[in-house]
Amino acid sequence: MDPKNPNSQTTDSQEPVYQVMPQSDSYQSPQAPEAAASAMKTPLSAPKPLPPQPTGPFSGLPHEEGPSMWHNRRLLAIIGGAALVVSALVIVLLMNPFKKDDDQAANTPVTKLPKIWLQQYFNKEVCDDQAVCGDAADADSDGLANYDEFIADTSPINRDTDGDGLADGDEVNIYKTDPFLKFTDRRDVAVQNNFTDGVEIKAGYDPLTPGLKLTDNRKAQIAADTAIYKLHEPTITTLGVQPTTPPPAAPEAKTVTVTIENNALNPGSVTINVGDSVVWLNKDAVKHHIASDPHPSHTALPGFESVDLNVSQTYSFKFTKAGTWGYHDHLNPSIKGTVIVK
Ligand SMILES: [Ca+2]
Ligand SMILES: [Ca+2]
Ligand SMILES: [Ca+2]
Ligand SMILES: [Ca+2]
Repeated sequence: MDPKNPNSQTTDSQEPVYQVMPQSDSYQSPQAPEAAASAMKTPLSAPKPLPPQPTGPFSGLPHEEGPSMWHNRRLLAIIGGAALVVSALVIVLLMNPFKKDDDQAANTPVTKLPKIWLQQYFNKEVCDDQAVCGDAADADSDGLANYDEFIADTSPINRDTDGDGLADGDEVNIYKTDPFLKFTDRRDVAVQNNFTDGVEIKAGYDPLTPGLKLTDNRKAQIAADTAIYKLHEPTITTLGVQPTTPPPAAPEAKTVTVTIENNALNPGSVTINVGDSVVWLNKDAVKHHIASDPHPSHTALPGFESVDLNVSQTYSFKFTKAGTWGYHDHLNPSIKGTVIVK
């Protein structure tokens, strides 16, 4: 309103008046009085975005779009950078170092055994051989896995931790006695007479019911659990029982061939088991006749005698009687051989 006061409110209708009536040297523009005042107050300050100062119909456009474009570019740069960082993170996460760690973690069985326990018995805090120090391994073959030994407080490298003649695993799984107590029957009489768990079981007494014999129920339970878990040493030796594994099958009967060539036996002596057979093969043009000693009665081993063998003919005899059997060629008694049957 007041032409002498640039800070006063103006109206569009008054603009032409201001443009032709400058009031002082400090007067810059009636449209930017505040900017002018600001510039005067901080002449050395860094330029900062100012309101547009239109001097023409299009003069303000670059000043309006410049900062906006710069802002957009900065925004684009930030977004692009963020995308790059995210991409890099994804790539890194998918790359081998972490994957290898994951694989290693997956390949490393989870152990429930404390490091101090592993150190005590296997001299290592981290088990590197699951067949020896793994939770499920039975390092001392006493029927008790390592982790179960840890629970039972027994030694994983001593089959009979309490020295009562019963394997740790057999005490836990079969006899239900204390594998850490030589006398589960805690009476003085048991201790004084060295009635260990093994001694009591062998004598038919039950260490769980001091002074009493094994009941039928207990015998049935022990028999059932023995069938499941099997006995281990030293239990087998202590109780004088046979291992539950069946005896090895009798070896299969075999046949040994003896050739007769150039009037000689090859081999001249054979060793076989009862039930095995020997086959004589004549490779000579002349006839041979295998027969039991002595010559000429052939009575040492009745039935052990061939017919005359022509070339390429054979004679087979099954030896069912242990002994050392001499024989000869009935047609040439100087040809002698021996069959040792065990
Ligand atoms: Ca064991
Ligand atoms: Ca043990
Ligand atoms: Ca024991
Ligand atoms: Ca015991």
